[in-house]
Amino acid sequence: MRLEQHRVIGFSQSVQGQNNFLFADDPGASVGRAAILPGRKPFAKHLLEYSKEKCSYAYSDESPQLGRLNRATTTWRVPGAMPKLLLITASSVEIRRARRSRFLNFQQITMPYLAARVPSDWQVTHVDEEAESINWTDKPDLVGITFHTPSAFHAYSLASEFRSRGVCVVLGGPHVTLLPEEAAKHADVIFVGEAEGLWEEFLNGFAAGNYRRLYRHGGPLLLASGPMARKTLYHRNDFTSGVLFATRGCPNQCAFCSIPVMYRDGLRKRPVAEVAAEYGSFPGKRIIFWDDNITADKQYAKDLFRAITPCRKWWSGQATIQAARDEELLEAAARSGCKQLFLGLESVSQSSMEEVRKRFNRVEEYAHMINRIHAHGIAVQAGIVFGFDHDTPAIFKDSLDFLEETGVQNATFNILTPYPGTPLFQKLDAQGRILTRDWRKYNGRTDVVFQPRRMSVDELLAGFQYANRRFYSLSSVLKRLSDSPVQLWWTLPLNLAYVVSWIRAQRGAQARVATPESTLRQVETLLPYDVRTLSEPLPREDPATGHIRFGERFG
Ligand code: B12
Ligand code: SF4
Repeated sequence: MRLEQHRVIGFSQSVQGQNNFLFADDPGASVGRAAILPGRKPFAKHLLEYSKEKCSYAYSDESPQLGRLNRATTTWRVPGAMPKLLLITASSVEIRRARRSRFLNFQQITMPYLAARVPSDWQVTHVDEEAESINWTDKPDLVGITFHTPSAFHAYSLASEFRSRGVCVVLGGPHVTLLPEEAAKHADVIFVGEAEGLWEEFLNGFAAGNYRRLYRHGGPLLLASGPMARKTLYHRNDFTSGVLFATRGCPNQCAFCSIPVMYRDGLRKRPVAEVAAEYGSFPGKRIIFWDDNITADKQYAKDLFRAITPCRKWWSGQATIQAARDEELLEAAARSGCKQLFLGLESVSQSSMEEVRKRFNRVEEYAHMINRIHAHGIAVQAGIVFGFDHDTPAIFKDSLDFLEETGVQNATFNILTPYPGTPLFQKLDAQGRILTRDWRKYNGRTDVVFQPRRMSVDELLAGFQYANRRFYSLSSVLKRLSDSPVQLWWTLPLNLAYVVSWIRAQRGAQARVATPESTLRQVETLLPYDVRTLSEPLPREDPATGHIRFGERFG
């Protein structure tokens, strides 16, 4: 509480008939922190002295409503007023810059899903920073922020800005779960791991002025009977009709992956009927399953695919190559409308797969498995990672040759990134090979954050650029798609869109190198983080809308 901000907002009669003053940092708020000073003038020292006094009711000067003071925590609330909750899907300036150059920018479920669990007497808004900016003139009672590791510093600056305005901030999501001690320094409340049940408990507690600093589930969490995510809170235009998840977690333990560390209870499944009902509830045809491994339990996957078949929609999802070993599974997937599987192939080097505990990926089987998937009319998007300890500079050309020979329709290339909390991070840290803890660089696209074993940092970056450039060159697009003309009606336009995206990104990068702003950013990277954030753009008012934006320049 910043004492100088407090104002007298009302008074009440104590038992002895004496006036009691009520102080709050924002008289207009429906929920706020307040202090009582019985029958005295409002001096700061008294505020401290009497902050937990007896009075439980107060009349506000500015509102005729009766305010109720919770004695234990000095939180007050106007009965009947809806508390305002602002949910933010945080995305750093760097990530936004990278993603806005893309044609497709997929929705994230987290905040629309958490919103569905908010008690009905709350007013909820969602700002998805990849689609819109925060309106700093609004004053919520509570802010919840979700973020990935590369957006962590940005999320902390948002939190700090809200907290300096007296707003309570709660943080959750992958990075908070992986590094709770760090996140706790920037928040009033943190959620470690999954939030179902605890989130509702916290919100009710907050409204009553009684909540904890840390929420963490004690035992395994089941996913039955949950509400559907709130559709009106999706704000991105991504050409999809709906996103949902059927399962959570993964039974595998790949050393570079955050999932086994985030969701320690392994694989959990929603009841098939509930998933099918949500799938059918989307009005359009194109759906994405955001499961980490939708075919992890093959019998469950077959049941699910059969249940959604009558909806006659198209879907894509993430799976491992193991899915292709089961003909019946592929058959059920294709019948249900599966148009593309994102496969975590990761590498065409078997030694690399052994090294990161993904030995169920048998490189010698890849081509055959991809053919089987194609034979069912399903396109393949390959997830490829460069920079494993067994990777030499030859890996880039080998990978691209393979992808072109097998006619893979799409690919996502990533620079190996040791996310905190993973076994990979621990190994590289123990070997002294972590080059930076600037989380902004942990995005798998723009920076190498560790010392590779068999190539230099520059070789890894250059190889990553080469892979993107070659895969989305016109000659590669034509070769790949003519070798496997599966789903050509949409994979061809999409590939061409990526060709344009890549060219635009390159032009953008060149343009950035030439501007004073980009030069400043280059210089900034040499400074320690704390110094650097000081030179981040300050919140500024958008002349067009009057909104104050944080971390962006105008004009
Ligand atoms: C959809 C998705 C995307 C989408 C949208 C992401 C976005 N922010 O806009 C796309 C494809 C764009 C994407 C991109 C990236 N992603 Co992604 N993505 C996912 C995926 C598959 C699903 C997310 C989701 O909707 N989950 C469902 C919800 C319900 O689960 P949840 O978020 O865990 O939330 C639960 C709890 O964590 C908690 N919770 C979460 N947040 C909060 C906040 C509050 C206030 C509270 C109370 C609780 C709470 O409550 C929820 C219910 O229990 C996850 C994997 C996963 N399972 O989460 C990876 C994942 C989150 N992505 C990851 C990564 C690395 C990235 C990229 C960096 C990849 C890249 N190289 O470009 C980018 C970064 C983009 C960005 N904006 O920051 C990693 C994150 C690792 C990390 N340490 O941060 C994950 C975990 C995948 C992995 N295998 O490691 N991603
Ligand atoms: S990389 Fe894929 S298969 Fe491995 S643990 Fe992560 S989600 Fe599971």
